[in-house]
Amino acid sequence: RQVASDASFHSVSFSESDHPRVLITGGLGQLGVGLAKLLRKRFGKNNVILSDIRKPADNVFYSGPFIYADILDYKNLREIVVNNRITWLFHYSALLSAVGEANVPLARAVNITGLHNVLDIAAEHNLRLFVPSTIGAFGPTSPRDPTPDLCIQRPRTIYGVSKVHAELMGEYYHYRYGLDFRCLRYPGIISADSQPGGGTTDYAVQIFHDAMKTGKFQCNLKPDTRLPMMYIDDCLKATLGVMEAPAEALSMRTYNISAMSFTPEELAQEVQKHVPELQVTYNVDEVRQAIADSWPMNFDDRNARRDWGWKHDYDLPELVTTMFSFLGSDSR
Ligand code: AKB
Repeated sequence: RQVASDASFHSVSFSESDHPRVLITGGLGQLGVGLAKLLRKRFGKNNVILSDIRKPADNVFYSGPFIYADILDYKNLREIVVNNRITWLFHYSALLSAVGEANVPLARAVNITGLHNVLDIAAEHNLRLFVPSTIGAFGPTSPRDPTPDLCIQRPRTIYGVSKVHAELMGEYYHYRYGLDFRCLRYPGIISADSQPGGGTTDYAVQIFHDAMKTGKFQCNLKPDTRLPMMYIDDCLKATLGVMEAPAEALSMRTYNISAMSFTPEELAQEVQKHVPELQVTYNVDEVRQAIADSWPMNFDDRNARRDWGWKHDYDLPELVTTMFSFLGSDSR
């Protein structure tokens, strides 16, 4: 196992006129399938390989290339990158905040050791590397309203610690070896056709499904817990945006991105405009509440807007209308 030397880094240059050859790790989570769809439209179906350690559903398997990739297996990952002439890597494998607290050793392995493998392979093969970070990379001593890009980051979850580590390691590899590392701090992401797994912001997805299915929703955060959130299409647009930005436009390598901020109470009121009979009760999960109370309430993303033209399309009313039109409530 080797890390690229300084010299080998600059010897192969990425040709912008060619379509990138893309690998997405952890591709069967909340974001990978949607990202693959967007990238395949842009770069061609066969230039985007989705990967995971789980078996994909038939529709995912037949919609474009899918491959088994275990980010903890360095040789397996390197073989995939070499054999498929990968030039861009989106590294989505990670355990989220709540599930990470329930299994710290696994979170440490996947989120930290896995990242080390990805960084070394990306450096060695001159890849452009995207790693998502999160509002969870901040903690109780960070300014919370709003939270700027550069401030104190002392998260109290293994998820947050691993994401600060990813930001710092990626930036270190960029300045030390020239790795083209790009990173966005995502808010809670809300999507209709994919589910998050084990996060603190998951309630904001679940409420739509429960409103449709049972008309009852039990929220695991307090009604006034304010967190930054974003519709999935905005998140994927930002991700492609920062990856396509010219390097000289990027004054930093890790950016906050923001669209809206709301509390469970405010979301429930907006959902009730579509499902008036929805009953919401609160049964607070102490682990999730403590995590949410240490996270940003509003995210300052002025640098992303200035440097590479980030702009969101969805505020709370559009988000809720779009979710219901996807989930089919308007045809009830
Ligand atoms: C989580 O809640 O853990 C994630 C996140 C905000 O990073 N959705």
